[in-house]
Amino acid sequence: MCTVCGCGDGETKVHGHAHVHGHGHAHSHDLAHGHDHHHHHHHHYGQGPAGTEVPGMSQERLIEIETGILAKNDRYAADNRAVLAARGILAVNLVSSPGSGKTTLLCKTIEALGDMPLGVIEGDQQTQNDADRIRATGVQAVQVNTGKGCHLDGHMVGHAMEHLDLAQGSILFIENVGNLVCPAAFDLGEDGKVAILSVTEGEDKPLKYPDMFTAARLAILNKIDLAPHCDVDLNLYETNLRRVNPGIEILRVSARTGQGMDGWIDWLRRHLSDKSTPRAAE
Ligand SMILES: Nc1nc2c(ncn2[C@@H]2O[C@H](COP(=O)(O)OP(=O)(O)O)[C@@H](O)[C@H]2O)c(=O)[nH]1
Ligand SMILES: [Mg+2]
Repeated sequence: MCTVCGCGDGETKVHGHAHVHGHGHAHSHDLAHGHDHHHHHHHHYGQGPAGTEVPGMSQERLIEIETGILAKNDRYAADNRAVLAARGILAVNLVSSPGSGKTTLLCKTIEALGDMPLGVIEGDQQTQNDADRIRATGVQAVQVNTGKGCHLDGHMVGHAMEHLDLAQGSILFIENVGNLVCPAAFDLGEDGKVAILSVTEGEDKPLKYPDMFTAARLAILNKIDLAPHCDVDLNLYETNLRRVNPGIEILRVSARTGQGMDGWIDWLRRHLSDKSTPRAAE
Protein backbone atom coordinates (compact mmCIF):
# COMPACT_ATOMS: atom_id res chain seq x y z
CA MET A 1 0.00 0.00 0.00
CA CYS A 2 1.16 3.51 -0.68
CA THR A 3 1.32 5.40 2.58
CA VAL A 4 0.57 8.65 0.80
CA CYS A 5 -2.46 7.87 -1.36
CA GLY A 6 -3.48 4.50 0.07
CA CYS A 7 -3.41 2.72 -3.29
CA GLY A 8 -2.35 -0.94 -3.50
CA ASP A 9 1.01 -1.78 -5.05
CA GLY A 10 0.13 -5.18 -6.48
CA GLU A 11 2.96 -7.01 -8.20
CA THR A 12 6.12 -5.22 -9.21
CA LYS A 13 8.15 -6.50 -12.17
CA VAL A 14 11.77 -5.77 -12.91
CA HIS A 15 12.36 -6.35 -16.64
CA GLY A 16 13.45 -8.55 -18.12
CA HIS A 17 14.92 -10.21 -15.06
CA ALA A 18 13.67 -11.38 -11.71
CA HIS A 19 10.13 -10.71 -10.58
CA VAL A 20 9.85 -8.73 -7.42
CA HIS A 21 6.71 -8.95 -5.42
CA GLY A 22 5.54 -5.60 -4.18
CA HIS A 23 4.90 -5.00 -0.56
CA GLY A 24 1.46 -4.43 0.74
CA HIS A 25 0.14 -7.97 0.44
CA ALA A 26 0.07 -8.23 4.20
CA HIS A 27 -1.56 -4.86 4.38
CA SER A 28 -4.33 -5.68 1.92
CA HIS A 29 -5.48 -8.03 4.66
CA ASP A 30 -5.69 -5.06 6.97
CA LEU A 31 -7.67 -3.25 4.32
CA ALA A 32 -10.23 -6.00 4.13
CA HIS A 33 -10.59 -6.42 7.86
CA GLY A 34 -10.14 -2.91 9.14
CA HIS A 35 -11.92 -1.93 12.29
CA ASP A 36 -13.76 1.24 13.14
CA HIS A 37 -16.40 0.70 10.46
CA HIS A 38 -18.84 2.77 12.43
CA HIS A 39 -16.43 5.53 13.09
CA HIS A 40 -17.43 8.52 11.02
CA HIS A 41 -14.88 11.23 10.59
CA HIS A 42 -16.20 14.68 9.87
CA HIS A 43 -13.28 16.34 8.18
CA HIS A 44 -11.98 16.81 4.68
CA TYR A 45 -10.19 13.98 2.93
CA GLY A 46 -6.66 13.51 4.14
CA GLN A 47 -6.95 15.96 7.00
CA GLY A 48 -6.77 13.34 9.74
CA PRO A 49 -3.51 12.80 11.57
CA ALA A 50 -2.48 10.11 9.06
CA GLY A 51 -2.69 12.58 6.17
CA THR A 52 -4.66 10.08 4.11
CA GLU A 53 -7.81 7.99 4.43
CA VAL A 54 -8.69 4.39 3.75
CA PRO A 55 -12.31 3.35 4.18
CA GLY A 56 -12.76 1.08 7.18
CA MET A 57 -9.41 1.90 8.73
CA SER A 58 -8.85 4.14 11.71
CA GLN A 59 -6.39 7.01 11.53
CA GLU A 60 -4.44 5.33 14.34
CA ARG A 61 -4.11 2.08 12.37
CA LEU A 62 -3.13 4.01 9.25
CA ILE A 63 -0.36 5.84 11.08
CA GLU A 64 0.87 2.51 12.41
CA ILE A 65 0.98 1.08 8.87
CA GLU A 66 2.53 4.21 7.38
CA THR A 67 5.23 4.30 10.03
CA GLY A 68 5.99 0.63 9.43
CA ILE A 69 6.17 0.96 5.65
CA LEU A 70 8.29 4.11 5.73
CA ALA A 71 10.65 2.62 8.33
CA LYS A 72 11.06 -0.46 6.12
CA ASN A 73 11.57 1.72 3.06
CA ASP A 74 14.18 3.76 4.89
CA ARG A 75 16.15 0.60 5.70
CA TYR A 76 16.24 -0.40 2.02
CA ALA A 77 17.13 3.17 1.08
CA ALA A 78 19.99 3.18 3.61
CA ASP A 79 21.32 -0.06 2.09
CA ASN A 80 21.19 1.47 -1.38
CA ARG A 81 22.91 4.62 -0.13
CA ALA A 82 25.73 2.58 1.40
CA VAL A 83 26.32 0.65 -1.85
CA LEU A 84 26.32 3.89 -3.86
CA ALA A 85 28.65 5.68 -1.42
CA ALA A 86 31.14 2.79 -1.43
CA ARG A 87 31.41 3.07 -5.21
CA GLY A 88 31.30 6.88 -5.42
CA ILE A 89 28.15 6.70 -7.54
CA LEU A 90 25.91 9.76 -7.80
CA ALA A 91 22.23 8.79 -7.79
CA VAL A 92 19.66 11.27 -9.05
CA ASN A 93 15.93 10.65 -8.62
CA LEU A 94 13.94 12.41 -11.36
CA VAL A 95 10.40 13.20 -10.23
CA SER A 96 7.61 14.98 -12.09
CA SER A 97 4.13 14.65 -13.47
CA PRO A 98 3.78 12.44 -16.58
CA GLY A 99 4.98 14.10 -19.77
CA SER A 100 7.17 16.86 -18.33
CA GLY A 101 10.09 15.50 -20.34
CA LYS A 102 12.06 13.23 -17.98
CA THR A 103 12.95 10.61 -20.56
CA THR A 104 13.69 13.18 -23.26
CA LEU A 105 15.95 15.08 -20.86
CA LEU A 106 17.67 11.83 -19.87
CA CYS A 107 18.39 10.90 -23.49
CA LYS A 108 19.86 14.36 -24.14
CA THR A 109 21.82 14.19 -20.87
CA ILE A 110 23.34 10.84 -21.81
CA GLU A 111 24.40 12.31 -25.14
CA ALA A 112 25.97 15.32 -23.43
CA LEU A 113 27.82 13.24 -20.83
CA GLY A 114 29.69 11.37 -23.54
CA ASP A 115 31.37 8.19 -22.38
CA MET A 116 30.87 8.62 -18.63
CA PRO A 117 29.72 5.34 -16.99
CA LEU A 118 25.96 5.54 -16.48
CA GLY A 119 22.98 3.43 -15.51
CA VAL A 120 19.27 4.15 -15.63
CA ILE A 121 16.37 2.74 -13.64
CA GLU A 122 13.03 3.44 -15.28
CA GLY A 123 9.82 3.39 -13.26
CA ASP A 124 6.40 3.24 -14.89
CA GLN A 125 3.20 1.41 -14.07
CA GLN A 126 3.34 -0.45 -17.40
CA THR A 127 5.45 -0.84 -20.56
CA GLN A 128 9.17 -0.91 -21.22
CA ASN A 129 9.00 2.09 -23.55
CA ASP A 130 11.28 4.33 -21.53
CA ALA A 131 13.93 1.65 -20.87
CA ASP A 132 13.89 0.99 -24.63
CA ARG A 133 14.41 4.71 -25.32
CA ILE A 134 17.39 4.73 -22.94
CA ARG A 135 18.91 1.50 -24.34
CA ALA A 136 18.70 3.01 -27.82
CA THR A 137 21.34 5.52 -26.66
CA GLY A 138 23.65 2.62 -25.71
CA VAL A 139 23.27 3.08 -21.94
CA GLN A 140 22.16 0.19 -19.72
CA ALA A 141 18.62 0.47 -18.34
CA VAL A 142 16.33 -1.59 -16.13
CA GLN A 143 12.58 -1.10 -16.33
CA VAL A 144 10.57 -1.48 -13.13
CA ASN A 145 6.83 -1.82 -13.70
CA THR A 146 4.96 -0.93 -10.53
CA GLY A 147 1.58 -2.24 -11.72
CA LYS A 148 -0.96 -0.42 -9.60
CA GLY A 149 1.81 1.25 -7.60
CA CYS A 150 2.29 4.98 -7.88
CA HIS A 151 5.98 5.38 -6.97
CA LEU A 152 9.30 3.56 -6.77
CA ASP A 153 10.44 2.49 -3.31
CA GLY A 154 13.80 1.61 -1.81
CA HIS A 155 13.29 -2.12 -2.20
CA MET A 156 12.48 -1.93 -5.92
CA VAL A 157 15.49 0.28 -6.57
CA GLY A 158 17.78 -2.07 -4.62
CA HIS A 159 16.69 -4.97 -6.84
CA ALA A 160 17.01 -2.92 -10.00
CA MET A 161 20.55 -1.88 -8.99
CA GLU A 162 21.53 -5.55 -8.84
CA HIS A 163 20.73 -5.79 -12.55
CA LEU A 164 23.00 -2.89 -13.50
CA ASP A 165 26.75 -2.96 -13.83
CA LEU A 166 27.53 0.26 -11.99
CA ALA A 167 31.20 1.15 -12.21
CA GLN A 168 33.01 3.28 -9.66
CA GLY A 169 32.21 6.93 -10.27
CA SER A 170 29.08 6.37 -12.37
CA ILE A 171 25.91 8.37 -12.36
CA LEU A 172 22.72 6.41 -11.69
CA PHE A 173 19.59 8.09 -12.98
CA ILE A 174 16.29 6.95 -11.53
CA GLU A 175 13.23 8.07 -13.47
CA ASN A 176 10.38 7.79 -11.02
CA VAL A 177 6.75 7.06 -11.88
CA GLY A 178 5.09 10.22 -13.25
CA ASN A 179 3.26 11.52 -10.19
CA LEU A 180 3.71 14.79 -8.32
CA VAL A 181 2.50 13.36 -5.02
CA CYS A 182 3.67 9.96 -3.75
CA PRO A 183 7.30 9.79 -4.94
CA ALA A 184 8.04 12.78 -2.67
CA ALA A 185 7.63 10.60 0.43
CA PHE A 186 9.94 7.74 -0.56
CA ASP A 187 13.68 7.87 -0.04
CA LEU A 188 15.40 5.61 -2.57
CA GLY A 189 18.91 6.15 -1.23
CA GLU A 190 19.50 8.82 -3.87
CA ASP A 191 21.72 11.87 -3.45
CA GLY A 192 18.92 14.15 -4.47
CA LYS A 193 15.50 14.45 -6.01
CA VAL A 194 15.35 16.59 -9.12
CA ALA A 195 11.87 17.84 -9.98
CA ILE A 196 11.12 18.46 -13.65
CA LEU A 197 8.38 20.99 -14.22
CA SER A 198 7.45 21.86 -17.78
CA VAL A 199 6.28 25.36 -18.60
CA THR A 200 2.95 24.07 -19.90
CA GLU A 201 1.90 22.79 -16.47
CA GLY A 202 1.06 26.16 -14.92
CA GLU A 203 2.86 28.48 -12.53
CA ASP A 204 0.77 27.38 -9.55
CA LYS A 205 1.90 23.73 -9.52
CA PRO A 206 4.62 24.23 -6.87
CA LEU A 207 1.97 25.75 -4.59
CA LYS A 208 -0.49 22.91 -5.28
CA TYR A 209 2.06 20.10 -4.79
CA PRO A 210 4.44 21.60 -2.23
CA ASP A 211 5.72 18.28 -0.84
CA MET A 212 7.38 17.37 -4.11
CA PHE A 213 9.08 20.73 -4.53
CA THR A 214 10.12 20.77 -0.89
CA ALA A 215 11.70 17.32 -1.26
CA ALA A 216 13.61 18.34 -4.40
CA ARG A 217 16.96 20.08 -4.22
CA LEU A 218 16.86 21.15 -7.87
CA ALA A 219 13.94 22.08 -10.09
CA ILE A 220 14.37 21.94 -13.84
CA LEU A 221 11.94 24.21 -15.61
CA ASN A 222 11.74 22.31 -18.88
CA LYS A 223 10.29 23.07 -22.33
CA ILE A 224 11.27 26.74 -22.16
CA ASP A 225 11.22 26.65 -25.97
CA LEU A 226 7.42 26.58 -25.61
CA ALA A 227 7.22 29.56 -23.25
CA PRO A 228 6.57 32.14 -25.99
CA HIS A 229 3.60 30.08 -27.20
CA CYS A 230 2.03 29.42 -23.82
CA ASP A 231 1.48 32.81 -22.21
CA VAL A 232 3.47 31.78 -19.13
CA ASP A 233 5.52 33.80 -16.68
CA LEU A 234 8.83 32.02 -16.04
CA ASN A 235 9.66 34.35 -13.14
CA LEU A 236 6.38 33.42 -11.45
CA TYR A 237 7.32 29.71 -11.73
CA GLU A 238 10.55 30.54 -9.90
CA THR A 239 8.84 32.72 -7.28
CA ASN A 240 6.38 29.94 -6.50
CA LEU A 241 9.12 27.30 -6.34
CA ARG A 242 11.02 29.44 -3.83
CA ARG A 243 7.87 30.11 -1.81
CA VAL A 244 7.59 26.39 -1.02
CA ASN A 245 11.35 25.73 -0.93
CA PRO A 246 13.52 28.82 -0.41
CA GLY A 247 16.72 26.80 -0.87
CA ILE A 248 15.77 25.12 -4.16
CA GLU A 249 18.10 25.51 -7.12
CA ILE A 250 16.37 26.24 -10.43
CA LEU A 251 17.54 25.70 -13.99
CA ARG A 252 15.67 26.76 -17.13
CA VAL A 253 16.10 24.11 -19.80
CA SER A 254 14.79 22.95 -23.12
CA ALA A 255 15.51 19.27 -23.64
CA ARG A 256 14.25 19.82 -27.20
CA THR A 257 16.61 22.64 -28.26
CA GLY A 258 19.41 22.00 -25.76
CA GLN A 259 19.07 25.48 -24.25
CA GLY A 260 20.24 25.51 -20.61
CA MET A 261 21.64 21.97 -20.82
CA ASP A 262 25.14 23.19 -19.90
CA GLY A 263 23.99 24.27 -16.44
CA TRP A 264 22.42 20.86 -15.81
CA ILE A 265 25.49 18.97 -17.01
CA ASP A 266 27.69 21.17 -14.77
CA TRP A 267 25.36 20.48 -11.84
CA LEU A 268 25.74 16.73 -12.39
CA ARG A 269 29.53 16.85 -12.76
CA ARG A 270 29.87 19.03 -9.67
CA HIS A 271 27.79 16.68 -7.52
CA LEU A 272 29.55 13.61 -8.90
CA SER A 273 32.95 15.00 -7.97
CA ASP A 274 31.67 15.96 -4.48
CA LYS A 275 30.55 12.37 -4.12
CA SER A 276 33.75 10.71 -5.23
CA THR A 277 36.19 13.07 -3.50
CA PRO A 278 36.65 11.96 0.11
CA ARG A 279 36.09 14.92 2.40
CA ALA A 280 39.32 16.24 3.90
CA ALA A 281 39.54 15.70 7.65
CA GLU A 282 38.60 18.85 9.57
N1 LIG B 1 8.79 21.39 -26.92
C1 LIG B 1 9.37 20.57 -26.07
N2 LIG B 1 8.90 19.31 -25.92
C2 LIG B 1 9.51 18.49 -25.05
C3 LIG B 1 10.64 18.89 -24.29
N3 LIG B 1 11.01 17.86 -23.50
C4 LIG B 1 10.16 16.85 -23.76
N4 LIG B 1 9.25 17.21 -24.70
C5 LIG B 1 8.14 16.42 -25.24
O1 LIG B 1 7.23 16.14 -24.18
C6 LIG B 1 6.63 14.85 -24.39
C7 LIG B 1 6.82 13.99 -23.15
O2 LIG B 1 8.21 13.75 -22.97
P1 LIG B 1 8.76 12.52 -22.14
O3 LIG B 1 10.24 12.65 -22.17
O4 LIG B 1 8.18 11.23 -22.59
O5 LIG B 1 8.20 12.87 -20.68
P2 LIG B 1 8.18 11.98 -19.34
O6 LIG B 1 6.82 11.36 -19.26
O7 LIG B 1 8.39 12.97 -18.23
O8 LIG B 1 9.29 10.99 -19.44
C8 LIG B 1 7.28 14.26 -25.62
O9 LIG B 1 6.44 14.52 -26.72
C9 LIG B 1 8.58 15.05 -25.74
O10 LIG B 1 9.06 15.14 -27.07
C10 LIG B 1 11.13 20.24 -24.48
O11 LIG B 1 12.09 20.71 -23.87
N5 LIG B 1 10.45 21.02 -25.38
MG1 LIG C 1 9.33 8.90 -19.17
